[in-house]
Amino acid sequence: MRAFGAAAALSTAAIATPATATDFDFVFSGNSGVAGSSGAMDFAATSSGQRVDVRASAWSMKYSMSAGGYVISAANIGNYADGLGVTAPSENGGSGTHTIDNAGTNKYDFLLLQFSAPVKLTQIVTTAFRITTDLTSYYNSGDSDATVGYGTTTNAWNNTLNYDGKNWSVLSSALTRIAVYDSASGGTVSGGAASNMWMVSAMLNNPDGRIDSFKLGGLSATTVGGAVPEPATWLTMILGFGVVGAALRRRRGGRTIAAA
Ligand SMILES: [Ca+2]
Ligand SMILES: [Ca+2]
Ligand SMILES: [Ca+2]
Repeated sequence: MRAFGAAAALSTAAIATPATATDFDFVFSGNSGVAGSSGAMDFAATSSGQRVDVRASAWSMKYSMSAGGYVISAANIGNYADGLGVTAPSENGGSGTHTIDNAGTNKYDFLLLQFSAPVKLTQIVTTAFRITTDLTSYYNSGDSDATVGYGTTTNAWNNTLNYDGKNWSVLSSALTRIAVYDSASGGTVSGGAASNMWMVSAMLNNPDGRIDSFKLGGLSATTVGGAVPEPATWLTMILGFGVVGAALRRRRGGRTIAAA
């Protein structure tokens, strides 16, 4: 009997196969007004008879002297011809500011994506949208680097997260960071694990110094993901913020930030 049991166990193990990955390509639709609609938009994708919903919410964070760190504000989201864009409270939505961008001193726009099931992002499309057509301007970079993070939230996918007014550290502690460079990866998201919350931001720390400004033009995910997070930490990034801020100020002619 023991031998039979062992054989049965082996047989079961041989039959067992990993869960089949189901791939989802999300199609965006909705408001395309210049300043976007408030807060969040819902989208869905269906594949192999399964449906995954996602809520995309818009945010922006900016360095605050008084808070001694980056503070997150709710922002407007819009769906445009090139994809989803973010208009921060400090932006008017015109002149290309309705993009997911890191233009402006120590300011970063981002989307949070809440999924109805744990998914791993496999591909994002960051469609560059220039903030100005002036070829001599620092804001005409045509760059579209993004930083991606993932984590788990206990919030339901259709219950918008509440990070308005919160310190960046509150969100960053819930996320593991992976970096995506447009030129290096073509938007393929490498790393990460199946998770129900993802962040797509204009490149944090922006090491190449070229402003990133883009629409999220596409989003693909799979229900099966690798589970090996990269060792990158937000702490490294946060330390880098000050360095880049200083570099940007130098590039703009030595302006310094007035203490607010
Ligand atoms: Ca923006
Ligand atoms: Ca770049
Ligand atoms: Ca860049």
